[in-house]
Amino acid sequence: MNKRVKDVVDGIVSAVQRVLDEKEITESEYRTALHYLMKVAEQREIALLCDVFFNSTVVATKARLSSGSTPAIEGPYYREDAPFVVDRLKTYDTDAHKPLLIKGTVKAVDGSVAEGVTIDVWHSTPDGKYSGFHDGIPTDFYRGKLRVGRDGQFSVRTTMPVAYQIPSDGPTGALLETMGGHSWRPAHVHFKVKAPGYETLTTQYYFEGGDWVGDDCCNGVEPSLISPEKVEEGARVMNIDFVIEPALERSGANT
Ligand code: MBD
Ligand code: FE
Repeated sequence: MNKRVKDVVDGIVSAVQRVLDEKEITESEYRTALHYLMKVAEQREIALLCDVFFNSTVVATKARLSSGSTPAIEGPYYREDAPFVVDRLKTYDTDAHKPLLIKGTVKAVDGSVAEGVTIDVWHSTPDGKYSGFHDGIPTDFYRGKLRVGRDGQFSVRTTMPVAYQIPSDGPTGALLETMGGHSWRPAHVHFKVKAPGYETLTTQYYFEGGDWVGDDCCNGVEPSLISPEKVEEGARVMNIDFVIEPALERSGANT
């Protein structure tokens, strides 16, 4: 018997039961929903569907409890096995791809520099795909792990991602469209900042002036995550000062 599981599942079940009752859901609507969910599973979109609707809520809870940088949704395209990189992510070398320089610092909330900090960086190709998930892109492209120096600084070059349309031909995109919405996310770069003894910071940053920054289908944009428009030597610059907090004491929540 796991009390946490019982508590959470009881809560989900009664929330769903309340909606079924309030909306007077018919048996045929119920069957339609089941068929839909089976399609979501068959097309491997369970994580995508849940991220679209629920990840931002979990992140908001985390933000409320955190004293570090603003967290953001992880999304479905993180890969633990990304390679360490020194100063550049592997990308396709095409002139049409605009250069991006990401640099900044990582500090602890007390202003000190943590030891052993790594930053996972990942973003889409210039045509809106993620390596390791979409076909045809080597898995070590457009993603990598950075080691942060003893001075707390980091910097990495890559290319600009573009506004990203979550797969619109699958069941998740179809549902968003049926609801009169859209399936676009603003161009973004994902980060996961890790250090021994600190809470892992998962976040993403957006570009000031970019399409969909004000209307993200995943509801993942916070004002503090929008990187101001800035260009240095022909490259768009994303300047970020991450703040990480010491590992939180856990209640029994994870047992
Ligand atoms: C993404 O690239 C993403 O970051 C999220 C949160 C959801 C779908 C696709
Ligand atoms: Fe993403």
